[in-house]
Amino acid sequence: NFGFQSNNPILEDMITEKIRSVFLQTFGESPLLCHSPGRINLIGEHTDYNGGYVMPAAIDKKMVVGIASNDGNQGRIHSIDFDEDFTFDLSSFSPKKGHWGTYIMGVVAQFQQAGYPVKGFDMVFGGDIPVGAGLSSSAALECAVGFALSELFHFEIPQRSLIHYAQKAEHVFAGVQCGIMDQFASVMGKKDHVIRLDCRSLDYRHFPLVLPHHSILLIDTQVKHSLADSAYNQRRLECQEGVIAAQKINPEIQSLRDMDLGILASIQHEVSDIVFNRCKYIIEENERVLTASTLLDNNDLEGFGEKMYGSHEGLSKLYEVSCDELDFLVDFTKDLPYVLGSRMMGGGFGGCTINIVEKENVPSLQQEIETAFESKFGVNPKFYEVSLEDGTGLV
Ligand code: GAF
Repeated sequence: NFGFQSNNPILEDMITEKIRSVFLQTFGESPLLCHSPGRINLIGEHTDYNGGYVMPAAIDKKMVVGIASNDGNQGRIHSIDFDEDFTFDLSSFSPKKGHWGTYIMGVVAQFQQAGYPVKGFDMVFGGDIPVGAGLSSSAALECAVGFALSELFHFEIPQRSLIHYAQKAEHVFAGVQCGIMDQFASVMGKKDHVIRLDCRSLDYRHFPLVLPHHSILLIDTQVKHSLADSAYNQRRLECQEGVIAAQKINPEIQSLRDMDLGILASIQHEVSDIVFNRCKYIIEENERVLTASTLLDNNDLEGFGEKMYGSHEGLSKLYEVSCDELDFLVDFTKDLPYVLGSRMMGGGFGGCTINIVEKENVPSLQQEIETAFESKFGVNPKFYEVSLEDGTGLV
């Protein structure tokens, strides 16, 4: 990617300008330009596919797509970040595992299946969301592509449907059974707001979050352990096992969202220790998101930060989706009075931690962490101070 790291309109314009000029050079005309942001999540991890609650926000890192129609029956695409072309036939295509083209084809397939006649198009895309950092670059690409196609061909697809098609693209083409959080946050983000989302009903509220004295600092471990996708799908199945066991007691239970620790205790002998721990984490995390919302409502940032640490503890010990690098970063901040909260963010097994840090201490914290992390893991972590921004739209 471009490596831009701040909410700087000049740099953002550079991405757009680059896409415009590469498009002109490659396809000989000016494109329609759309964008969709990456996301953070303050609290509520792995709860989305369990019908629970999350608290994400769109950020100042985005995917930008330039698009125009062509006379043929092909999608002809150029990726700026990979410096690579990819062309596919709109009447016959299939997933190409591990290739960026898969996400684009996945969205086209969903549109076609829903009866939207996607015709030939040319596309150039690029952005500044670090890939593999857990900031949902793939969801941002899916949403940007979906929105761009919808605008280009005047499909007038409602936001909710766009979110669902993007999520389905990930399921069917990329093979990850993700929840709804990433695509929802990318499309529905609002400047200076977080989204409190009920992932079952999709009821949501934009909740203002302006922190005069604190920064939201992401610390990128720069690692992505390879088991991430398979372990993600595995966690889903383990949660499902817990639900099936509980349904024998109460058939009305649809998801872990409907369970409390009492019900879980009553099925403990029916399930493995692993399934028990997974369910315990999810039940507790849903509870934490609800309490954390109230704390945020009351401007109790310290209390909120404690919930973030609690979330990390559960993700690491019970849900087992953390890794040494993430645990190290969270532990490092625990006794620092100017860090209110820290936790791993996203699917896990690498990527970023999210931290709420007093603004004036950000530079010294970065320096300390850089030294300690480098000497332990031999890798330089990256730091992103993010702001909360609007969701998918025209540039
Ligand atoms: C990934 C998924 F795509 C989301 O749906 C969510 O489950 C997240 O991991 C964990 O909270 O980003």
